[in-house]
Amino acid sequence: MFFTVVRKVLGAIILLVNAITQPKPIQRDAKEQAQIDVACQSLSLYQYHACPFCVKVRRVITRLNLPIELRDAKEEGFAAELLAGGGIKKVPCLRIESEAGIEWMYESSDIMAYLERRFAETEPVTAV
Ligand SMILES: N[C@@H](CCC(=O)N[C@@H](CS)C(=O)NCC(=O)O)C(=O)O
Repeated sequence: MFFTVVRKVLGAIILLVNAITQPKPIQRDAKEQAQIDVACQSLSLYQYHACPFCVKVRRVITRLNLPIELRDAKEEGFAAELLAGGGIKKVPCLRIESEAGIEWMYESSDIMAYLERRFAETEPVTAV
């Protein structure tokens, strides 16, 4: 009971700080963003709203301006998918679909590094 309250309070603080300090999404030209939008259709993030590791990953997603579907792993259906596909009910987990098959990537640091490697290399558009 005590730990549940502490966890809820900490979760609320993390969400508040996150909301106040949201990163600014990078801007790309329309063609480049359209390609990224398509690439993101094969990605989905299993996550909890107030999990600090998930918040970190969502901040990178926001900054890199990636329309990745978020799946709340507290929902029974998504929790079952995560367990069946990835093998562990732990978040965050990035589901990556490709021609080679489906990869379930755990660990926030690995997910953030993957997103940076794959999507941060393009030059942002500068205003003229
Ligand atoms: N080292 C992991 C830690 C992830 C983690 O501990 N996630 C917790 C939620 S904050 C979790 O999924 N616990 C299992 C559960 O809630 O069922 C990471 O950085 O991604």
